[in-house]
Amino acid sequence: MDIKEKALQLKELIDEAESFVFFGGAGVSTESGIPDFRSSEGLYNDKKEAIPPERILSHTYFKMHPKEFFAFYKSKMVYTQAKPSVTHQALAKLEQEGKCKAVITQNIDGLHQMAGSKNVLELHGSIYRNYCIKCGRPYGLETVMTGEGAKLGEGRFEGIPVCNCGGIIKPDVVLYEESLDSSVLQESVSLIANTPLLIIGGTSLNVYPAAGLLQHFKGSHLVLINKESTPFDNNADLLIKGALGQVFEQLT
Ligand code: CNA
Repeated sequence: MDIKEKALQLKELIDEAESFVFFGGAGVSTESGIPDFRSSEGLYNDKKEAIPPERILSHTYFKMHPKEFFAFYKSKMVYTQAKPSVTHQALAKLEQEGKCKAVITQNIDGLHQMAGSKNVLELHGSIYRNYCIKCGRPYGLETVMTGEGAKLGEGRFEGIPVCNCGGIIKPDVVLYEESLDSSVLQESVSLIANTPLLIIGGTSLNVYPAAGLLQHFKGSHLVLINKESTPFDNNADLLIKGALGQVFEQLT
């Protein structure tokens, strides 16, 4: 069966189900020009990086080397020009039609909201929320990128966004060694436990606890769409090995 036929099979499942929940990862945004982590063109396979990205994106590294952290974060994790892809747009439309109950995402890029989705659970936070680690004052992305609204440090602190109180402004994204927001996690568990149809897309299902959410699914159809194999391929009732865009363009 080719990808178009499988997409039509998915369309039938969506038509039959009262609603569905979508659980996605970095692969949802590659067609918006944002690289993922683990595919061959992903950040983890960029041999030019002397320090592994998973180390740079850790809480310890942020604390010990904030200057290098922000240099990496701003150049590799933030894509201010990115626009929603066919997949983001289709999910927003399906929400408007009452079919997509929620999008649970591991992404931090805000593209689901930009496409118009309202019920988005961001397991790993968002580049658009930032706060001072000393006084808690919130800041937008602009301050982190350019210092506008506060300032960027100089000398040893060059490029680090600094609050007016002197504290470092930290992106509200979940770094390695940090825990997920418990209310977002609980709501995600509840959505997955109660949906009849779960569509998973663009995630290697390698990052925990996010990947562990699958164990809560009790519904009748699990659909898995990914370019590469995942450890959960055998759990899928419908497995579509291919590009999300090619699937979602058939769904609206
Ligand atoms: P990952 O481990 O990089 O896996 C992505 C998966 O998506 C891979 O298995 C790819 O084969 C697959 N994929 C890539 N493009 C497509 C496509 N067009 N269609 C179908 N499948 C595709 O990323 P995960 O999300 O699983 O890992 C979680 C990390 C990645 C989270 O902590 C994120 O914050 C982090 N991340 C987020 C972004 C973003 O916000 N856009 C970008 C890069 C990394």
